[in-house]
Amino acid sequence: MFHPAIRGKPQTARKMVSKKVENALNAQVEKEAMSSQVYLAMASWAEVQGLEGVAAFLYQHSDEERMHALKLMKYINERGGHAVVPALTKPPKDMKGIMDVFKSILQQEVEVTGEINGIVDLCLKEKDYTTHNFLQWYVAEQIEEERLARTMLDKLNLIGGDKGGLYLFDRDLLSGASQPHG
Ligand code: OFO
Repeated sequence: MFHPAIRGKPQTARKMVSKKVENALNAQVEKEAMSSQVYLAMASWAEVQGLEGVAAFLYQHSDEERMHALKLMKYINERGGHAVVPALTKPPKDMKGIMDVFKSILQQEVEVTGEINGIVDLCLKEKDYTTHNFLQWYVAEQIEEERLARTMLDKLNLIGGDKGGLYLFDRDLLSGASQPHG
């Protein structure tokens, strides 16, 4: 009896995702992993600025993006494809300011929503209803992520240049009032 790693895929293993869908899902793995990298860099920047709550929020968000990538990888492999671990580029180290951080987050999330919708559309064209169903979790998650980013930006707009307001915003994040969830 061979070790499973040596034996490779059983001959009977049937590929249940088309190459097109597999490639699109693998491309999304890269996007989610890249989001995780970007949020990690933002978290480090916030920590250096003394924004402990913002840093905690972003570290957690980075972990969640990694989980989004991992969930896709597991799904690709379960469906007879091969999930590929992507190479990642170095994200920017410095940010212009806290407002800029949350503007980029919103922009990033809007882009990810568009990408998820693109794969959902592809699944319908390919008649891959299983992957279509699997992706509904991501569709719901993106609504929540965009909502959260918009709420943060609204709060920061209200605060404007008020340092006391920023202190309270940061403290609220530290107490977990606005932590991401997914
Ligand atoms: Fe994975 O949801 Fe944000 O990017």
